[in-house]
Amino acid sequence: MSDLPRRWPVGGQPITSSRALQGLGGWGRTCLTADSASTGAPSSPPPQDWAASQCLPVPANPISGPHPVDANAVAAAEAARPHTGRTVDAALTPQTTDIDLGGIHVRTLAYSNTVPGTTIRANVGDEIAVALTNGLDHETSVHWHGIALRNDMDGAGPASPDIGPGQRFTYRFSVPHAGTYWAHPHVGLDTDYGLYLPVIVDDPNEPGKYGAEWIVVLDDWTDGIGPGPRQILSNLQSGGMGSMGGPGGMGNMPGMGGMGGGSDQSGAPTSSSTSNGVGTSSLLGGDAGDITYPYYLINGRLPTAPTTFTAAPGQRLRIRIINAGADTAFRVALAEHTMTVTHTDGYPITPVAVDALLLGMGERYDVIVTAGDGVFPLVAAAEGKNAYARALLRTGAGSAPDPAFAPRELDGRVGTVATFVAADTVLLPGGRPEVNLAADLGGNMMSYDWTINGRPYDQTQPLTIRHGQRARLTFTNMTMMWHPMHLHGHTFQVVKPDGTPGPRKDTVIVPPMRSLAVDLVADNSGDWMLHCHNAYHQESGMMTRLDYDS
Ligand SMILES: [Cu+2]
Repeated sequence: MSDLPRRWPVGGQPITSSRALQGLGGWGRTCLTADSASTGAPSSPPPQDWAASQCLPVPANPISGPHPVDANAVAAAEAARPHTGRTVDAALTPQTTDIDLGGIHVRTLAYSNTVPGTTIRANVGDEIAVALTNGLDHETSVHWHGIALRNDMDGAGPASPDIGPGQRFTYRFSVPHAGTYWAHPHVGLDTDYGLYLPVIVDDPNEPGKYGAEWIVVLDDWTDGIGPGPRQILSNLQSGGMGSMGGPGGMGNMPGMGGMGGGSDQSGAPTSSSTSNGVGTSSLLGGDAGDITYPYYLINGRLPTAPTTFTAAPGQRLRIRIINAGADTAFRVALAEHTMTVTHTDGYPITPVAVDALLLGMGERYDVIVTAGDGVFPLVAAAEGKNAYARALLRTGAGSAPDPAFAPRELDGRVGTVATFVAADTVLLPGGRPEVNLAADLGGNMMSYDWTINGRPYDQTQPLTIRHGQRARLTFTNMTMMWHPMHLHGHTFQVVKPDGTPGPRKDTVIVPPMRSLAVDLVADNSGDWMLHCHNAYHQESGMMTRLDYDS
C-alpha cells in the first residue's frame, strides 16, 4: 500500500488517504515504517509498538476504528427527526452511457440514461430508500447534498462506505427539512460527469402559492467532448493554472471562447481574459475559475437545443435552481422578469426581488416569478467565462431569440449571499458561540495543491465539536481564488460583516483574501465532510472534517 500515513490527527487515528478513507468498509493493511512514524505525531503520537509493527490491519471505514462515530448518537439523531411512516422508493444505476446534449452526443457517466438523473421527491418526515446498483468500473457513492440526514447514509467517508463496482447498496434515511437539494457521488472527480440529480423535499403544510414548478439544473460540460476530468486535473497539476490556455491545456478545446461566439457579441458579465481563458469576476472578487469548458448546460441541454418549460401567462412559477457544475459559478436571469428569491439552499429567507442571481457550485436558490406572455430565455451566464447556458419559458406565441442573446437583467440587481436574511422561522437562536472553529483556505497554484488549515485532506486534523454546542466557524481565504465551502449534514447561518444574521446555507462562496463566518448548532452527531465544492480543489486536497466528540 503506497499511501503511508504521514500525520496522525487528533485522536490518534491514522489517516492514510482520501481514497482509503472513502473506501469500502472492511479491512485493509497499512504498513508503518520508521520513516513514516518519525514524520507524524504532531499532537498525538502513535504508540511505540505501532512503529515496531510492519503492517497493521486498519479498517478502511474508520467508523469501526479507533475513533468510531457514536452509533447510539447517530441513532438518537435519527429518532429525533419527524417520521411519517411513508417510504419513497427509488433506484439509481450509475453507468457508462450515451447522452444527447442536443445534437452533440457524448459517451459519459450518468444515472441510467439521462442527465440530470430522475428527480427524487419526498415529504418532510418520509423515509427515502434508494437502491443503488453500481454499474461503473470503479467505486461510487451518493452524497445527499444539503440534507441533514443520518451520518452513516451521507455517501461520504468515513462514516458511509463507498460501493464497489457491480455492488448494490440501499441508502435509507428520513428527511427532516423541506427544500431544494441534490445528489452526486463523493468519489474522485465523478461530479464532473453526468452523475447528478435533484432531490426535492416538500412540506405539505407550507402554502405553495405557486401554480407550477420548474427545476433548473446548471452544469459545465467537457466529458466526451474536450479532455476528460482526469486529464484536466493532470494538466492543472503539471502546468499550474497559468498553462491552462497553452498547448495541451484547455485552450485547444472546441468551444473555447464560449457558445456565444466570443466576448465581442456575447455581452457576458464583467470579465477580462486571463491566460487560462477564464476571466475575472467582480462578483467573485477575482479569478472566476480554473477551467474553460466547451459547453454549459441547463437540464442537460446545449443553448442551441434548449429544454422548454411551458406555463400560462400570469401564472406564478416556482423555479428551483441548482448549480451542479464543477468549476463554474453561474449568473442566472429570466429575460423580462423580476425574480423574487424565497429560499437559499432549501431554507426560507425574507423574500427579495432581484434581476439576477449568483450561484457557486453546490448552491441552490428558489425564486418565484409571474410569467409574462411569450417566449423568454432563462440564461445562466458562466461567470467570467464569456459563455451561456440556457433554457426557455414558453407561455404564448413567439420565437426564441438567438442562443447568444444576453438579457439585460444579467447586469441588473444581482442577488448574492450578502443580499439575503433567513426567515424568522429558521433563524438560529441568538447568543454567543460556545466554540470557535477556523478553516483557513490555502493553496499552491503552481503545483495545484489546495489545503485547509495548511494540510491537504490526507494529512488533515479534523475540527471537533460536541453535540449540543453552538459553534462559529470562520473561513479565511488566503488564496487568490474564490471557494464555495460546503459542510455536510448541517445548514449553517451566515454571519454578515456587521454581525447580524444572514441566510441559512450549507454551501457558501468565500471570496479571495476575505474571511466569512457562519454559525451552526451541533445537532447531528457523526463525522462530516467540510470541503470546497470546486471538484478540482476538493480532489486536490481542500477538504477536512467536522467530527463530533462522543
Ligand atoms: Cu476551492
